[in-house]
Amino acid sequence: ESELVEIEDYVQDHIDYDEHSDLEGVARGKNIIYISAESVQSFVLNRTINGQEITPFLNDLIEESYYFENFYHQTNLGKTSDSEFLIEAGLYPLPNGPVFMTHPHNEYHAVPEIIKDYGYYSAVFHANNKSFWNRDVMYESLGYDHFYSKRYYNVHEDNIIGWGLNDKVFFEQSIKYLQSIPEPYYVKFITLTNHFPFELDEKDANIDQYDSNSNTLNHYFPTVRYTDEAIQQFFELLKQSGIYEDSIIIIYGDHYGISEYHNKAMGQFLGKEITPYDNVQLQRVPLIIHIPGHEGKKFDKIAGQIDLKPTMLHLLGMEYDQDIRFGTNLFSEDRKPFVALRNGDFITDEYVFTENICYDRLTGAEVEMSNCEPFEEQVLQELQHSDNLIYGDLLRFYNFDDQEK
Ligand code: GP9
Ligand code: MN
Repeated sequence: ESELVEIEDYVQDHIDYDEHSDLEGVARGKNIIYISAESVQSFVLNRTINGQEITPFLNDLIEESYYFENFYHQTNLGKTSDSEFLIEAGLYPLPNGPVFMTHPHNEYHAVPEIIKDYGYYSAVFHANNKSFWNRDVMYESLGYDHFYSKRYYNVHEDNIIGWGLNDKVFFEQSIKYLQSIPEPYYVKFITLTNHFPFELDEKDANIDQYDSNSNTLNHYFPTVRYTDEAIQQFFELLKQSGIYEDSIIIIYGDHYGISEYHNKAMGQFLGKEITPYDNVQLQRVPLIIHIPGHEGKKFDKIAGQIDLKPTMLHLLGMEYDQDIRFGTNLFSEDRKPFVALRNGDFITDEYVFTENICYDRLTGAEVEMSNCEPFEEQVLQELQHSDNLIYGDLLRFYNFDDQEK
């Protein structure tokens, strides 16, 4: 418990900022719809292949949404499940294994649990076996009311692509469930078609493959496009069913799709040699917060998946004077000065640190290590605090009820 006190002090000194903004409470009473976009990285947005836009729908959507162009995934071995953990629990995934598998019975005080007290119903939609990543067990700990897993979907060989039910049919078949749950709700849709190794029949492909020495990268673009089209169709379904107007829709990339093994091909595609700096910058995934009726705004500030919990609670107007979490609300001016990746790499407003080299964030030029040094220790300390919280299941001892406004 003394360890918890130390962590509380750290959070108070370094994380808890005055988090007010014009958007505070804007989501209150509305439905929250998260879409986890499998393996979608930011570099595909507003880019073309043979003159064809890769993500035409998302490209249009970001013009009428809050779009964060420097948003990094912070996942590790737990892949999709790590991204879920970051977003719901506001803690870092573990260094050595998927926290969904290793610590599913901890106390987390995650978003679905918090918002239950405010009358929100929560559910996850994902057409995979419920035990994959131990989701069925972990979702209970996170406070989810229901998990619409594979057995809720009509899956047969004609509507499977790659790993399972294709994204278009997934959304189509989900609408009836969405219409049946009590409002307001907080739900998450986890897409699947754009999963490694990015298989897609020619009849389903609406843009060209790339041509390089990497089949993985070559196949990536048509499946990204497929997910883009599926999300577009989902928006249409939401509008047709009258859900759209009362909802806030948040789309985020869960983690990279193209690993650094494909850097030669990636370099060919991007027209530059991929340096360690570029490797970090390729960990950016889209974050699109779409609030119907709001004008679009592009943010270039640095952000990470860990910031989504406080951001969500801020939009819902459910902020805490105190909470144990390691992110800061993305709409506040006063924010933590770095984004930590799980391997200890980090990004600040001015610098990118990786492989013991400090780079200028905007130019990618190597700069003096002394520029990055002031952040190095705090990044490691923060990751360690998060790990210790999980290893010791320390949130058991934290009295959240006293903290709520
Ligand atoms: C599996 C889906 C994809 O259910 O979440 O898993 P991933 O390999 O990306 O973690
Ligand atoms: Mn994934």
